[in-house]
Amino acid sequence: MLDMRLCFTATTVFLALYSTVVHADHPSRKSLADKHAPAGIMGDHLHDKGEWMVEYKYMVMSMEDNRIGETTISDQDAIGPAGPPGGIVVDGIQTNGGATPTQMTMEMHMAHIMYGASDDITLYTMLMMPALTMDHIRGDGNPAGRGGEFTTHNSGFGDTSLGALLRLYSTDSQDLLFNLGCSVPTGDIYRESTAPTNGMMSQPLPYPMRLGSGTFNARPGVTWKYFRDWWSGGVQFQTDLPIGRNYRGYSVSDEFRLNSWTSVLLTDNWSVSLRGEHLWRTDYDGSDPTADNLVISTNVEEFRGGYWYNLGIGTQVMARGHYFNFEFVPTIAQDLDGIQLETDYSVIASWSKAW
Ligand SMILES: [Cu+2]
Repeated sequence: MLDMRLCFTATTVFLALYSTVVHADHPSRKSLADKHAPAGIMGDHLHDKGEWMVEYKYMVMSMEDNRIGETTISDQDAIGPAGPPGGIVVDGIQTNGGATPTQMTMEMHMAHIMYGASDDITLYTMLMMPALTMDHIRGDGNPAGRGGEFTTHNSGFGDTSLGALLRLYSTDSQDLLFNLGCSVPTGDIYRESTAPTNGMMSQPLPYPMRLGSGTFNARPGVTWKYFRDWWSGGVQFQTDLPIGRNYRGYSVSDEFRLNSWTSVLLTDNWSVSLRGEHLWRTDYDGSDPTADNLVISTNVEEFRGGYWYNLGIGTQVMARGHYFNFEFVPTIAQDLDGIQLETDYSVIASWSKAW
């Protein structure tokens, strides 16, 4: 499995190198259906001076079942055997005494605006509206008793990303861009819920149910795209790096994404794409003093990191100036720190228009 992933990345990087040697110059080649990268990629293209683009993008990620490292475990194993103190010990940390998560749906509505400040610099901003839903089963340490199910929900504004895409190098058939990006902590990171204890007490929502990071994040990235007669491809390295700690005393994961993709034109206005994504996240730094490890695994800073490999199967359609981008993204490998919910798949769809 690892060999297959490395092979896919190596192949797409090789195609990129090859295309720089034998490239087909075609003046309008960058304006066909594969002009944007697959839907899961951002910051991959520039706009001409004075050109605007608006985009609405929707993403839904489905997570079900707990996993320790690379091994899926049952919900009953995740809340541990009956009797005090409740919960299980993972990596030396006692957790899930109050409840275990069993599944999560993460939806994200995104409003994206791009503007060509010059032919070499495109400015952008993106407003995020997450909607998070997590299902649980109560554990032995819960005052409401073992075994009951409950759901928590949170939605609102997330963090806002903004930045500039800078052209480092271009020919008629390729672009090398630097993303000078950041995010601003507009998303709420502290809300409480009485659902876990069936109304007996109010507790803060754990880390993955919070809307923002609470920190300013640096988000530098580099993208290289290349175009051939009937296909194109790209490689992108994109980061998300929290700066310092937020007012609750912690910082979210450093995130690193290495993507490579190939798009094939079926017609000038319709393309299909295949993308491979390596995603690494570190554990959280610091600690929110109200995030009690014993209560639930989603409170544990050491249980936030890991490695994921996602495959993106997509299509892009241009029709009368409207651009539609769709991707189905199954997670085909993951190695999680501690115990966490495993990711099954994401679906990403967007509409955009430039003028
Ligand atoms: Cu754009």
